[in-house]
Amino acid sequence: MESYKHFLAVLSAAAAFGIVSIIFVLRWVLHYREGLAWDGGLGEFNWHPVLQISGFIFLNGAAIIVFRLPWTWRCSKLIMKFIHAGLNLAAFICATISFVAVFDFHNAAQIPNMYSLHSWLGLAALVLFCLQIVLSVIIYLMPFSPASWRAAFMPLHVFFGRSLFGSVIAVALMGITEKLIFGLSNPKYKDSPPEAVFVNVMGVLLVAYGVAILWISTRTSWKRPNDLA
Ligand code: ASC
Repeated sequence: MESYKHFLAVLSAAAAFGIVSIIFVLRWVLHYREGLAWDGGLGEFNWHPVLQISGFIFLNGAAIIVFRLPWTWRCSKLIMKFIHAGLNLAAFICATISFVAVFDFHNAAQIPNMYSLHSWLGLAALVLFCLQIVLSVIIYLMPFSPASWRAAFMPLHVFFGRSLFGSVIAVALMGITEKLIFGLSNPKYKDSPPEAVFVNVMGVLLVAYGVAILWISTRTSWKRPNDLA
């Protein structure tokens, strides 16, 4: 009971950090920036932070903890696996569209692609996330895959899933910082205009979301009881 109250407190904090991050990124692009469009311009670029935060970060975080929600323990394990996979697939689709938006914008503005550390680690994360989805669907959702493979791969699945989630947040922080340095000119980033402070706060919220999700996902006492599978 005590543990359940703690779970609800951390879950509420995670949900609040995640949802407020999404509100912040929408306000960033709609209020401080050029809004959203799909025309090769800055409005198309702006889909990049929106889809990374609401998709790659928020949905992947939700997927990571979905097995831990006590009110789902009465659902069949297979349904929960489909929800976990579906949220991750939705995260992957958002991340892919978000990459297309950046490449389109760069190509239209004749800005080179893939020169920054942000782009290297971001593309690596997308490719590894795709590999994680493909391998996990084969191992955990295909009826022919033996229980011995499932058990052997589980520590890797969990470790790389958490690592990718944390890495994507770190890569987002780099992207946010780049954008503030490139995008703010009068006043500059170093002069702390309201947009810079607002977006820095969003970065802090993303870290808080990541920590809350990783806390929930590493408490063994909050695991789904296996006998209800
Ligand atoms: C699965 C599944 C699990 C794991 C376990 C191996 O497919 O539902 O709980 O693999 O059997 O660790």
